[in-house]
Amino acid sequence: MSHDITAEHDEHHGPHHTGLARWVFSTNHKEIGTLYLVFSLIMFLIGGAMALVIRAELFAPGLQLVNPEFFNQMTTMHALVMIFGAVMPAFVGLANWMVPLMIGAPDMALPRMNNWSFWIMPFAFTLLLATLFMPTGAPASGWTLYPPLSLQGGNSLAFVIFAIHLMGISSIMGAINIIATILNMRAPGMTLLRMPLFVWTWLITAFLLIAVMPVLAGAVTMLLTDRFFGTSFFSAAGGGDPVLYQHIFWFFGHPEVYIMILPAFGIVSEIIPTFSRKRLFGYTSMVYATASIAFLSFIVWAHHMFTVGMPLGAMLFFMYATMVIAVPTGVKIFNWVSTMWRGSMTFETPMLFALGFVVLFTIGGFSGLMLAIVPADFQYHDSYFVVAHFHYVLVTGAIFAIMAGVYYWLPKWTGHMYNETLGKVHFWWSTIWINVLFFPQHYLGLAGMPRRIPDYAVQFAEFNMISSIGGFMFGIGQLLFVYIIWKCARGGEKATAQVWEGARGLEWTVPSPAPLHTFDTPPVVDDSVAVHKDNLA
Ligand code: HEM
Ligand SMILES: [Cu+2]
Repeated sequence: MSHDITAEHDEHHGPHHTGLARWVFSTNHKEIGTLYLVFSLIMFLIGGAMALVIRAELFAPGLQLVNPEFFNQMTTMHALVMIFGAVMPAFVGLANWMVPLMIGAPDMALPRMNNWSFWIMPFAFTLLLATLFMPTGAPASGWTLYPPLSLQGGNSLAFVIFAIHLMGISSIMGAINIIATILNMRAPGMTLLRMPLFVWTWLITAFLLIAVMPVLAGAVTMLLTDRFFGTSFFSAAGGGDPVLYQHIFWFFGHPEVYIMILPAFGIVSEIIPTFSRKRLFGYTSMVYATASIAFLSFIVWAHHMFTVGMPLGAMLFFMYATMVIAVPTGVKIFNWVSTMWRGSMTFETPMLFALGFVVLFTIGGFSGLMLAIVPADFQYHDSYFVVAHFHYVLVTGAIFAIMAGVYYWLPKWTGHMYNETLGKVHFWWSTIWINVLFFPQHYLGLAGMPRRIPDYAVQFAEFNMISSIGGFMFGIGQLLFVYIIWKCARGGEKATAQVWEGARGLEWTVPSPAPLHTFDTPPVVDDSVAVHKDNLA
């Protein structure tokens, strides 16, 4: 009998490919998750190399290494690669791996679409990166592609726009898949309010993606027709308005920053309870806080463009709406700290990165509040203060959380423990140098150094040199990260199913490495595996 089931089961999954074909045709959530994660790591290294070109030029005042045109291409490409190539695919990879395991589902709801969502990405990034080798070079107007500047460059703009369309299609399909999986594939007993927070934050993120990726697609399509088909949506000479672009772009752009941080909140909410050996404090309030942040993210976009001029009432609205986000965010920080309170904490690498996240993301949050103050923003706008702010939230926020998640789940993926000593070295090295890299930039900005410039006045020399040293040291440290992952994939101490003493949840009930097919028979979900105690008797 059991034999029959297996035979039928094999047939159900189609022919088994080996070698490269296994990856090209895979519909398995774990394999696709791995593809996303490897892709993201490669993009992180490419985007990082571009950042180091920028930091090398800025090491000293004057123009030394690259011409200003290429410098601007680097800032543009660095950001596009990091946002769409490194951070977003890393979160989608983690979702692919972990969401089915966390809710007790055998796979994603739409496995073939899942394959397609991933395989669009290499094409999109080939298009994007190919622009660097075109006669007019890559677009150089910044990742925001503001007109009129973005319309004054070469034809490569068309390639970037098509690449953005492809990334959007991939993200939307990924988001539909995640929503369908979470709403339809939960094991019996896995009620919505029993779901781990990583699942919750991703569910909400997926709705944000579906809501705003089409808005970005619309904005860049209008750029495309303005540039190549004679429309004038954004051209004042033709009756259009360049400020319209900024409104549409940031209607996408602000929710986008939450797309890059909500799953990070989810990861940290998994890790802190495990290494505090307590259940998460304030689970329900975490869910509501996440939903409120997502809602508020739609009504704050104009804080990116106070200086274009808008009615006083509008400025006040966007200022206060932005500040209100501090409330649900504060709830989260409070809950993480309360989870740790009187816990038996240990500080393995995932916990270190999660704690680094809590402290350093909060610095980025505070500088964000400073930027939200309208009169202050008139001074800070487009200065290095902004660069410092968003790198605290994106690097020590999003990237640190991704790294925390990778260390946390690596034993589940590979079946081996990574080298804990090297992991801790990676954490401390990264934490020290990332602050050397980005903290001085706050002062540079407050002292008046503009962003997106290849040269600067001599009074900014020292802090720029310090910042560049921090950048190079941080960059070197990431090679250690690659080495640790590589070593762990190849071998090491055998991991148990539970891996971490305090870990709770379905993903820790399956063996390590997680077999290709899990939960073919739905697991029994009761309060013993619940990751929180809000709804327990
Ligand atoms: C990990 C090390 C990183 C370093 C050393 C670095 C460095 C830089 C530098 C030097 C700039 C140019 C600033 C300017 O001239 O205005 C920049 C811009 C930027 N970076 Fe990074 N960055 C890093 C990571 C990231 C990550 C992970 C993200 C996003 C997820 C990111 C997003 C951006 C954005 C959006 C810009 C603005 C580009 C523009 O002005 O259009 N960076 N970064
Ligand atoms: Cu914003």
